[in-house]
Amino acid sequence: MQTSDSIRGTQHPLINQLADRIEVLWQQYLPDLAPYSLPEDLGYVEGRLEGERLMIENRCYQSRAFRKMHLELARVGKNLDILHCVMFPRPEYALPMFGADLVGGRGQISAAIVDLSPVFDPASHSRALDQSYVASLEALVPLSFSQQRDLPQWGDIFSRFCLFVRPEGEVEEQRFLEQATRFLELHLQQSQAAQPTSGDRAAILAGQKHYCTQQQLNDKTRRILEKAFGTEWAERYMTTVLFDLPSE
Ligand code: BLA
Repeated sequence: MQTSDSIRGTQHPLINQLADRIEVLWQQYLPDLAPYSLPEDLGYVEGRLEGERLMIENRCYQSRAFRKMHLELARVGKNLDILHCVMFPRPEYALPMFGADLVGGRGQISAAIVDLSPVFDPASHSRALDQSYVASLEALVPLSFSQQRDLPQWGDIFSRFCLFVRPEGEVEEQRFLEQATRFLELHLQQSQAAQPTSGDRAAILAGQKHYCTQQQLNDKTRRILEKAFGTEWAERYMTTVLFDLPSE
């Protein structure tokens, strides 16, 4: 939902750049990109957090292989900027979850994370990345960051290729943008070649459900939403907008 109060382009430069990059790549690789409707009242939302205005702006699409491609931008007053992105494959496709989160305030990005997280691999019948993903990810030239960050306990859903850093300065910020772009391009190329499977739907859904359940344990996200909108609203938002599953 568009409003005159758009936060697009007003956030930390790395967030603006990654948001633009994601949408450009979606449009470039997915000729069948179509809108995806969120619950009506949740496209653009505003609340107050400790006297500051919290704004959340959602863009959502779908395509042949993706049930829901969600890009969310959020801003709390002038001090906290957030980008959140998750691509949910349709359960007929044995594809990993692309996820990215950027959290920053006062000129510094404190958390920058990107991953292609496994949900189900038909070849090994386990929560693993397909061999072609592993080969492509291993072929990427590693980029160095001065501050790696440790994943929280619920973060066992992420792959060994997950990048989680606190980028120092513009050089490392651009490195993160570069790596996130490579992950996304590789995923879009792989997913364009992917064919639907027939027998693995339940296992794929169970894998996606596990991913969502773990993400819902992120207290840092939940606390911000609870403080601004209340406990029930936060629960509804986390389970229907951020990390939902198809109804059956
Ligand atoms: C961390 N997420 C955070 C933090 C905040 C948010 C405030 C703490 C920043 C820090 O530790 O420096 C807040 N993130 C939000 C909010 C939204 C959001 C409010 O997306 C949305 C409204 N989170 C994701 C996705 C991933 C993710 C898709 O939404 C990964 C693919 C990861 N965020 C993630 C991780 C942390 C984090 C791993 C660190 C958590 C920790 O250290 O405990």
